[in-house]
Amino acid sequence: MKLIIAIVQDDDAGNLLETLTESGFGVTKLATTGGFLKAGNTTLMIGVEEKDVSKVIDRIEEVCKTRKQVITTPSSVASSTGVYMPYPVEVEVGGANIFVVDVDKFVRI
Ligand code: 2BA
Repeated sequence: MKLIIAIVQDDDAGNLLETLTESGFGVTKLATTGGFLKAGNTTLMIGVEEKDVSKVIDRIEEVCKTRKQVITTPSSVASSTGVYMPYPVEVEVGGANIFVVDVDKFVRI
């Protein structure tokens, strides 16, 4: 058995949870925080048989595709008036970080 630990964006978590549970996989969702950005993300723990690992990774890839998004951010440099000007920036969102680890034992009581 393997444990897949997938760290995904909050925006993708709902759809991914739905897709995985509809496909019959057991999932546990944790609200987590990225150490670098200190922003919320979602970690899913999915215990699967080894033969299903690639199926789950395919589903994650389908749902968590990287895409561009325009966000408006306050400028880090104030204008001469001292007013912070918001400006649009294109950023990449989506994607996932996936760990697949061996499970020595799984017990359901
Ligand atoms: P990603 O590399 O896609 O990482 C997204 C989130 O996945 C991370 O959030 C963290 O929660 C988790 N993660 C990534 N690698 C991990 C690992 N080896 N072990 C455990 N968890 C892991 P953040 O830490 O907030 O990072 C958000 C994004 O900031 C990263 O996206 C990356 O693009 C950038 N980043 C992270 N650390 C960086 C650094 N030291 N220097 C420059 N950019 C960094």
